[in-house]
Amino acid sequence: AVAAARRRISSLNLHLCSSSSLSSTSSSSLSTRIFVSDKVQTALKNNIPVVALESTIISHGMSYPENCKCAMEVEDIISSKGCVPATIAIIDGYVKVGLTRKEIDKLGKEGARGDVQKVSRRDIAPILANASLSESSLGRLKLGATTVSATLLIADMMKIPVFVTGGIGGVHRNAETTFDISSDLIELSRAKNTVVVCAGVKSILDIGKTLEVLETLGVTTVGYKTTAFPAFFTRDSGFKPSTFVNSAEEAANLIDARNALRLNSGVLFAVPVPEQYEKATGAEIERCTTQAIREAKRRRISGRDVTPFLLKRIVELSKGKSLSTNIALVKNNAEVGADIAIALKDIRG
Ligand code: PSU
Ligand code: MN
Repeated sequence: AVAAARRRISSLNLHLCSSSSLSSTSSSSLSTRIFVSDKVQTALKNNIPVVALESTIISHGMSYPENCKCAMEVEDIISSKGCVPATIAIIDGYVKVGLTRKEIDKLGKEGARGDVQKVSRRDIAPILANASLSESSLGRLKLGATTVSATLLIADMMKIPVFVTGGIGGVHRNAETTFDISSDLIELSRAKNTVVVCAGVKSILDIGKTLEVLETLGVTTVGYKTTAFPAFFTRDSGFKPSTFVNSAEEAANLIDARNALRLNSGVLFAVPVPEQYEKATGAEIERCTTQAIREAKRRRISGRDVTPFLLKRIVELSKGKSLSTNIALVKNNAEVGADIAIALKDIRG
């Protein structure tokens, strides 16, 4: 399997290093649809730890210009630890692994204007196909930001060991009537090469139900230096992860055991927001959350629009109070993710 992966990556090298292959859309091979930046390719080849990052958090999760500033600072944190960041998105008919600063800026700017498509697993093939359409063809977008589910499946394909984000999607409140359960959860159950680092799940979701579904799917939920499952803005949701670790080395050991048994199932590390950023305004955020959910229902918002609507409304209703905490916890997760990637490399040698 390792040899096959090496061959695949070297075939990617062959195709992707030459920009002349960029206009080819007729072949159905992987390398004509995925573009890996030189930096990321070199790191993968030379066993330098790579850390994947999602892009929906940029286009749909925060406002401009904070979204771009945060994305770039997160990349800098990962680089300063000696790892290589790989932000993933869909641009010009390619799944791009490792964005340029210009591309991050474009996603942030156009995302704020509503011109970026939120892409989960089911949306990847259609948006790649859109690249060959003429402009404004029935309003189908060509620029795509990958959610946790889409980013995770690409990272797993590329064998990137660690993927860092803020919060994952999950089971929505009232899912018993709406059936709204994020595809992030099922993707987590499939990820055999990549682990996810997050700050738990936001209370726009039903955290208890989310953990039940993760348990059903066989996903290991790991408290990072905590025995409590965090709730994004707060350090303790009142629920428990399935296990916990006290260091990056312990995290790497757990991943190594999973790999040795070829369990082919995902691991979710949940890192609590640093104490100094934990919002004392929990009750206020809860009030904004219930109001946003009520509005979404009244406006009949459904499908992939639900989460972006709720995230945006809560920022508006809380007058931006939640944004600084959001940025702080993503940066903290980047440090933890890089530490885990390095510890994993040390074990593997
Ligand atoms: N939760 C957050 N911030 C986010 C998201 C979720 O606190 O930016 C984004 C992530 O990209 C996640 C996606 O994968 O929303 C989940 O969307 P849905 O609920 O439609 O699956
Ligand atoms: Mn949904």
